Amino acid sequence: LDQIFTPIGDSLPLVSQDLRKAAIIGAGQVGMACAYSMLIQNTLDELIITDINQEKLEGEVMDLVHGLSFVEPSVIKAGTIEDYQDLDLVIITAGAKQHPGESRLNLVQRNVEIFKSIVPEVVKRSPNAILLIVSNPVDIMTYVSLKLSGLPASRVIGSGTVLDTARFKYLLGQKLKLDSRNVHGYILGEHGDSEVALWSELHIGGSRLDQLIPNWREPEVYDQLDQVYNQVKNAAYEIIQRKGATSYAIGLGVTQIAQAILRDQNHILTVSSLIKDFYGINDVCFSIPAVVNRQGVERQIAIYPSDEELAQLRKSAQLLKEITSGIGF
Ligand code: 6V0
Repeated sequence: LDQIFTPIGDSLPLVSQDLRKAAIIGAGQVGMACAYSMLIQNTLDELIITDINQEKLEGEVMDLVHGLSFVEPSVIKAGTIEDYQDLDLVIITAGAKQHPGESRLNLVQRNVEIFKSIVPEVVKRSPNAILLIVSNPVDIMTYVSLKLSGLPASRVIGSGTVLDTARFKYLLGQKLKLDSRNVHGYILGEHGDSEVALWSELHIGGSRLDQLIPNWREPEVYDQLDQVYNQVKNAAYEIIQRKGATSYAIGLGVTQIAQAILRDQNHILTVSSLIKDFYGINDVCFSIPAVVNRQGVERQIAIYPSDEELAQLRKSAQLLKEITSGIGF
């Protein structure tokens, strides 16, 4: 088919220094939802996707690239470990997922073994990349990746409670008949059963919950709020029970984190990162609001939990610490 072109001489180098190049490791439901969401939001210039299941990987990538003429141009490739060169961002979604009724924490041993085979290979080939961990239990896997990679803490990020925070905003928005973007609230701590709703810092529009509803701690109001928290906490169980996996919302959440990094947005997100001296909590990865930009997690923001919320956060940290030390990290 080359005869339809007329050569015009030596071509100029096409590679710009500013190419946004990323990899997704794990072409499962979550990995592909991330890829699709990033593709339609023009998040990347080049995306390498890898998986140990070569046939499935090829099928997924064929399906995705056939849509390239509908979106902004980018390069998407099915790759192997050898393609992990010059990456800005590596998103890890590989590994075991929850069966119906199974806790995220149950996945830990299987996924640690998988990460031992992935993380050192990535860092060897792309020492400047930021790692974005999505596989569960995400806080443990973030801590494990930090230790396996030897990277600075700012460059190892977990998707943490970004998804839970989005669920919280959506469900509260539904209850209050408001756009979820006008509900400013956070779910913090573990992405899992010990996560914490930060009611004392919830803002609707510009006002705090205790200004809008001074009696919110009284049982008849609090029970309604607690219902929302429980729906958030149990959302994955409910979805997995019905369709076997969660994927669309986490794909959108990962895209938001990727854009905060690659577009240097200084976006405050409830990502999971290494906690240092947060109300005496140290050396554990979980979510508190943090500024995400081209450096990774650059700063964590001061927050003012109530005594009860702080006790819950301490419990969440303790639980995660016990698991990480139990697996030798
Ligand atoms: P899935 O659809 O089973 O996909 C997992 C993929 O990983 C499969 O295609 C495997 O072949 C692949 N894989 C396994 N081992 C390797 C390896 N060594 N190298 C490369 N690929 C490998 O699972 P799904 O995509 O639904 O979930 C992936 C992970 O994301 C699970 O651990 C989930 O629990 C987790 N989630 C995390 C969320 C979050 O908010 N952080 C949300 C949803 C799911």
